[in-house]
Amino acid sequence: MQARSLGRLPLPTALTFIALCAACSADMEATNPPPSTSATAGSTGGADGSGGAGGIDAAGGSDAGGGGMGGDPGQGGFGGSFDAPLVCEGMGPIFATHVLATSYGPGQSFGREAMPEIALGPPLGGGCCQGSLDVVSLGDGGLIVLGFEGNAIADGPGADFVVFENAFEIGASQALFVEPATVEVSADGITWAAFGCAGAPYDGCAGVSPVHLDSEVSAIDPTTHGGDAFDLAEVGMSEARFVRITDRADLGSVFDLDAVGIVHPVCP
Ligand SMILES: [Ca+2]
Ligand SMILES: [Ca+2]
Repeated sequence: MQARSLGRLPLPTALTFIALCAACSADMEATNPPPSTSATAGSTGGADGSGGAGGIDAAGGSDAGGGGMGGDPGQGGFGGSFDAPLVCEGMGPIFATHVLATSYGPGQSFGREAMPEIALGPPLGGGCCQGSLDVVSLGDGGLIVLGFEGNAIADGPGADFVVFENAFEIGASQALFVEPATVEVSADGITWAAFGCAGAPYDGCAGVSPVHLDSEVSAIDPTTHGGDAFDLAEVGMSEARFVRITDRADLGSVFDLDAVGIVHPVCP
């Protein structure tokens, strides 16, 4: 999070509420964010596929993570195969099980020491009016790629997966503290399809809706659990295995990822 641009809020109002969010405060204290500890140099495609986000940290969530780094500059991401592919051995957890790549941008200052666990499993949402602290900040233009052991995201009726950030409503005004990011999906980790994400009201972006879910569940209900829901049909895909989230430095404050969960899981 950063204070310099605050989504839908007039800046004076937004600054008033910065104090409500400890994560925001922590980020504001970081005047010299740590350099990226790139394991593999490579051009990382941004949301528009233009690349150039800097190095990528190999960040396997388990022994199955990492591998296959380097990417295809034309497509972005972590192109190539995984050292140990995500194998389907029965229906797996519905929340992300692996962080497959990260590339932190300037201003990253929260949650990195707790990676990858802090980005995996269910969200610890703070409800309508406060943001979760169980998050990792991506920094300006930063990105993260997540995978799901045992499951793919299937295109079912309506929303198919949900990205949980730490957006929240500000008091009675119900104005939203938003931190937009572009969301992309891929079936192979090489070719990506992006959901459109533009400025206010930020339709199609992640980092917009408060998170009400704060525990493990066997199924995600996008209508009650909060977060930002996405429908594979919107990008013409029937199935996806990977989710890439890229902070939109042009749209304001820095995206903080809590969790990603599948509404319509399928064992591919
Ligand atoms: Ca769908
Ligand atoms: Ca989390």
